[in-house]
Amino acid sequence: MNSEPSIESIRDKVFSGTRLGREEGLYLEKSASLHDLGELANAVRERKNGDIAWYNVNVHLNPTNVCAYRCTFCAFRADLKDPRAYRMSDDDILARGAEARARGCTEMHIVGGLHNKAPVDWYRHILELMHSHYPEIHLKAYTAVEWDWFERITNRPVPEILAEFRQAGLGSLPGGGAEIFDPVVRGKICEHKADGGAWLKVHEAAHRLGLRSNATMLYGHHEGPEHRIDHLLTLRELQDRTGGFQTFIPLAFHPENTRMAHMPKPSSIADLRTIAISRLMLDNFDHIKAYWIMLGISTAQIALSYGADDLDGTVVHEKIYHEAGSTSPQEITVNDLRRLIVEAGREPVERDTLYRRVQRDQSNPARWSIAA
Ligand code: V47
Ligand code: SF4
Repeated sequence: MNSEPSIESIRDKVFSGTRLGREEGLYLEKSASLHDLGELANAVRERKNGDIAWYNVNVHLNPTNVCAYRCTFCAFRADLKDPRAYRMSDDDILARGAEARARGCTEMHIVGGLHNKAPVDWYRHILELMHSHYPEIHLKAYTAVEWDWFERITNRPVPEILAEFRQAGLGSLPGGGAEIFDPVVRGKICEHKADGGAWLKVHEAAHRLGLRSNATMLYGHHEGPEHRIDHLLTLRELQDRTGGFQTFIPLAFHPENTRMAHMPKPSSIADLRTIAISRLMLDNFDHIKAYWIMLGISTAQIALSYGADDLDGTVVHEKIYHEAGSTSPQEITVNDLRRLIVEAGREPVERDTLYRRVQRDQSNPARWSIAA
């Protein structure tokens, strides 16, 4: 007999490792206390990752802010003739690579706008340039929205473009652009870009080619509990089929300088609830990331006890959140990251993009290798 979910029935399921369903997800959203969410999510987090809190040493590259789309939540984009518009030159891009190497970065996170005048070859060229000069740096590049754009402007299928870019140095895909899959909500915030089906199609194609990827969810705007739970269940279903997702990153909407600037930013309570519910619903994801740039350092630290096991990295040169009012610092040192993690009662472990442990040369920390 099917009975209404309760926190006791959900607790029994979580502790016996039984998957939660949609009704249980909705119960967690609408009726569970923050305390109960934290207790349950922390149990899952410790089952999967023990006391480890992962971080990486990375740098961001946003090659252009010119974008053909006009997502209402975006403070980063610019029109072609906007005085803020930029498109990085090869020299600018190589300088970012040199900086990344000098800092001992293992990863470069590359995402940007869909430039109305730039051919797909330019996006591939960026990878070629970086990979040929700095082959040790993993290139986590282009959101599904960008891959879908490449398909639209070339009329070539995404799998073919992905395979070609992999030859050029592509290492994996970031999780951006997922926003909320529900078509009505999506229509209000990003009407014209890749819809939920197209986003999922790109990630499935990447996984089938052996490329790993991440997934995100943008919350705190027009969506409600049903939309968030359905978004998580859709990701869980794809992960059941491919196993290609590495980490899930809930992204809190930052309203400043956007066309939705009248809306409030989600509270820390909403952030922690979303992280915990994500951890509980996504039983087939190994990692949940508390992206400190988006959450702020204090909430990210607390999130390590609410289901999150990863803080992302040193970051450097982040633009998307800083344009939208993030007051987090532009970068954080490795020592500070490690100190924050230890203070939160966790064990800091440096990873590369694929969650392999990284070993640093004690006499020269910019030199690194993958631990055996
Ligand atoms: O796709 C844009 C979001 C994403 C705003 O894969 C905004 O490891 C809130 O996906 N307020 C890009 N969110 C960032 C992203 C990401 C970040 C860190 C790690 C990884 C990863 C991926 O940021 C966009 C969009 O969903 N976004 N503007 C804003 N005003
Ligand atoms: Fe363009 Fe991405 Fe901003 Fe949307 S979120 S306007 S696709 S840069």
